Amino acid sequence: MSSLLQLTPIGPLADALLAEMGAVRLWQEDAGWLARHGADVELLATSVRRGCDAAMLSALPMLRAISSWGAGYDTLDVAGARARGIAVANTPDVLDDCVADLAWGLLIAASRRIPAANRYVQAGEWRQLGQFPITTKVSGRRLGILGLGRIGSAVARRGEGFSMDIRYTGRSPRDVGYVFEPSLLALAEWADFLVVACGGDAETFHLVDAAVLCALGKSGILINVGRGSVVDQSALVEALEAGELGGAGLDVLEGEPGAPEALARRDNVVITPHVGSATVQTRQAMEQLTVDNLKAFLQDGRLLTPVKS
Ligand code: 8YV
Repeated sequence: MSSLLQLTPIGPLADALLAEMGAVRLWQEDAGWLARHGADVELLATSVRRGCDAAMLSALPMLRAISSWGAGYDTLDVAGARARGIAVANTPDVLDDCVADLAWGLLIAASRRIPAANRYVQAGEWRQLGQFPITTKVSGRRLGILGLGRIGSAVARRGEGFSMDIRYTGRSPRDVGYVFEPSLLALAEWADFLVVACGGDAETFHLVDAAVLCALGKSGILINVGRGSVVDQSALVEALEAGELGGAGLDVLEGEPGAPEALARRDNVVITPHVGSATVQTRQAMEQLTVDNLKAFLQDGRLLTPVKS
């Protein structure tokens, strides 16, 4: 059996299965373990939270494969691994539905102000003040998607059920029935709702900037289930404070964990603490896939879901 190192706790299922495979748990070893045994490690289990950077790669000179829990791989040195012929897997597909469900939850919550309406009832204001202010319609309106990958496509499919007019932007047009809009700015100008569903890297950093937010406009709503780094958060705060943007629903933030007061206290902003994939069913599937990738690699040298980029 190849020597398997686990960098971080992943979840009860994965942790138990990796233990059965004989994984060494780095967080339970002493500080010198890596220097003493790094050269024996051939397989690595990690997560998008813990990542695997260039320093870790150099501590593991015989590494052949990395299996990482999570669809994102922004915390993994994928280029460095590839340069050494190390195979890298993530856990895509199995979380698409849950992340898309949450994107729609945020979209409806921000548009119909569900959290603020709930607070209104909890504070007894319904009885004292009467009707809650009217809000903005969702169904039949314009949905723009930044990044029509697996999650973006799942968001779009749900949009069809809400009779939305759907357009998207990204690196290139896809063979789908939605209109491709090459310019994000033009997409934002057109859209009532802009859903960010792309990953976070140098190419997507601050793609949603002040100009895009302003184009989305006073009644526009921004949803982000991709990565916090895609949205210029200071520009978002400024746009909301100036009344230039209608609202936002965010599952990911710059500098997370935690949200700045300027966003957290606003009635037209709904924030969830990065829980897109956080359901029992999806997290189990992600954990299982993390382990299955390693088993497949051990069996025939191929990962089930290699990172595609
Ligand atoms: C996790 C994610 O919820 O898979 C990813 O890339 O962002 C999510 O599934 C997240 O990593 C929680 O910290």
